[in-house]
Amino acid sequence: DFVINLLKHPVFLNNEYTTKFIDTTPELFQFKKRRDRATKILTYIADITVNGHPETEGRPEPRSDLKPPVLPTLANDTPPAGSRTLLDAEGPEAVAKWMKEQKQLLITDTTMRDAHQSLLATRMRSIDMIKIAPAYAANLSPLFSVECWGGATFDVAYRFLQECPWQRLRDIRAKMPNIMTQMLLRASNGVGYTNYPDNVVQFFVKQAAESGVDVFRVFDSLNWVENMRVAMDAVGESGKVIEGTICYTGNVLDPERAKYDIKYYVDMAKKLEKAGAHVLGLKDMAGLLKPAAAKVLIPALKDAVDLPIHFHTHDTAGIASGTILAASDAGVDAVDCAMDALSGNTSQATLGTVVEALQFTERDTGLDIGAIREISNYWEAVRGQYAAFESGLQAPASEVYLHEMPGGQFTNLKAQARSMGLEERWHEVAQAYADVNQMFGDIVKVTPSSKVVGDMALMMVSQGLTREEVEDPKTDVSFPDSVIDMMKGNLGQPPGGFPKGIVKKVLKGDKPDTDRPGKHLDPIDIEATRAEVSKELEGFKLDDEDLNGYLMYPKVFLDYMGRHRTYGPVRTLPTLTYFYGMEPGDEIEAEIDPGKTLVIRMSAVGETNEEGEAKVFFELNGQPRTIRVADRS
Ligand code: BTN
Ligand code: 3PY
Ligand code: ZN
Repeated sequence: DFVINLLKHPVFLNNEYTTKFIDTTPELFQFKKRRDRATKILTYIADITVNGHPETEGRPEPRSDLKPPVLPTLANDTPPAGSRTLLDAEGPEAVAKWMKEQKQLLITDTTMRDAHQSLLATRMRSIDMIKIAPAYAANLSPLFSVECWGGATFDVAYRFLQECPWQRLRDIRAKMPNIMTQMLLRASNGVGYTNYPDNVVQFFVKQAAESGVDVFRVFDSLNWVENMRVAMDAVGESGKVIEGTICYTGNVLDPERAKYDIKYYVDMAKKLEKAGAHVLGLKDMAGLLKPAAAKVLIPALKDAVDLPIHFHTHDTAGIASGTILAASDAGVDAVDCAMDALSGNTSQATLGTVVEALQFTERDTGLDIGAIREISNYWEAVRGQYAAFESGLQAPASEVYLHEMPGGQFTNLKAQARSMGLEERWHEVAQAYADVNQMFGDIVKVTPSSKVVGDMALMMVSQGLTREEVEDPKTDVSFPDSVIDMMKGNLGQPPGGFPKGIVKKVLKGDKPDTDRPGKHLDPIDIEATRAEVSKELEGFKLDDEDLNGYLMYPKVFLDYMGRHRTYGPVRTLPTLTYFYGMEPGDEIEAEIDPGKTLVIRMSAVGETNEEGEAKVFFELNGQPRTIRVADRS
């Protein structure tokens, strides 16, 4: 029973969550033929040129006067020592000690992870990050860390960007050797939406550490410390920084939300310290912590534990930098900001603004504002290429205090609502989201629990169900699978458990499991799985990174591998080419191996013949090449 056929493992077949905007058309990717990599890439460009990319179809296009991103000049040839230098030389405890002794406010740049997850549906491609990484290393070496991995970026890379997330990590790490990289890890839910067996979580953390992650922000979607230990221990084992994290919800100043009061957070902080955290993370995923609350909460946490505190928030209500300044006054050690061009709204506070606000004060960040502006200008031009994934959100909104949606979920749920024809009824969805939260007992809402609340809210609005009707034992309700799964206990337990009435109704009287979910999941036989998947892939040798990709997302990974066989290393294409193909006369370069660059020029697209095939004419490194693709446009 130890050997499990993973392809059929129910844990992995369930809950394959998608963050997609628009349905992809898998037929697009289904022709098989072995070809060299250059031909594969030309085939991809030809196909997108003739048929368009399914994800950008019908979406706003980049401006026609868009300028290419400009890379800043590097201030030095060898990157100055930074946080990573310290971690490597002296270990995570030394990093924690240094954080506490600093006067300056330490800053994490989230542009490469949370900012684009929260503004651009996680669609930023690796090439745009890797190019700017040397400028971070050279010009912004006093940064505390660069958050560039984990959260939703892992599956979106495979699923929608046709790239290997591990390669992204290795490449960023290589180009930015002096600053700590940081990832967001959903504890036992890994970078997925369901609880994984303990040995899968351990295998994943070990690989992430080896491939380049330095700081692991570990959180549980119900704030259940019991369910965080396996992941935290694995980080400790690998010698990296354990940022044991509290998710903030409710309002510590509101006596009506007594469940999440100061004592609740202080108790959790103490548990995380005992569980081995080097740093205490305070993750305000929805942006609910107000300045006045920060002034109370931060000192209470500082008093309770001897750990440095790293504060994360979102600017959804427009007040994030105000809260950061209040937290800074209250003694917080590090905070998260996003580069100006990818900040604000559902993203993080504006990095340059926080740096400016603290200049000539005790907590001056020491970051070079000119360097920040240059890097932000680069991101501004990059962002312009992702117009198709902008949410259209025009302004900050205090409505977040009503619904409490995480910034990383907000634009996604809105897109999901749009695809269900509910966009006009968004404010009802927001109200339903708040009602579902109360119905579930006022829980922490962050991936994956936030997805469960979102599923339920959309279902109620689309079916016209009120909370009273859902709770009424006499009304028949067919609950979303994710709700059934959570009520069974498969995401763990919130403080005080889920309300008995709703559990009874959802499970139709079945008993929920209140143990830690991982306790009952059999370990996966890693080597047997490797052999099985390798067979599935006609002998392809999976390394540990690939295997970890498979273990998190079996189907997504196999689909990715299938498309990789057809289209090759498309991650090396410029972003506009990747999403829009080429115009006759365009010339691009793609570095498919270090030092091996393809120069690709597209000369013309021929008429579509009677078999429905179009010919696309290229020059590849000066040699003419013709590619034929099915015209489905
Ligand atoms: C290339 O440039 O050809 C490499 C593309 C990266 C993906 C392939 S597919 C699975 C395997 N895992 C990796 O990290 N790289 C390869
Ligand atoms: C994620 O888990 O992806 C999040 O961003 C949660 O805030
Ligand atoms: Zn966030």
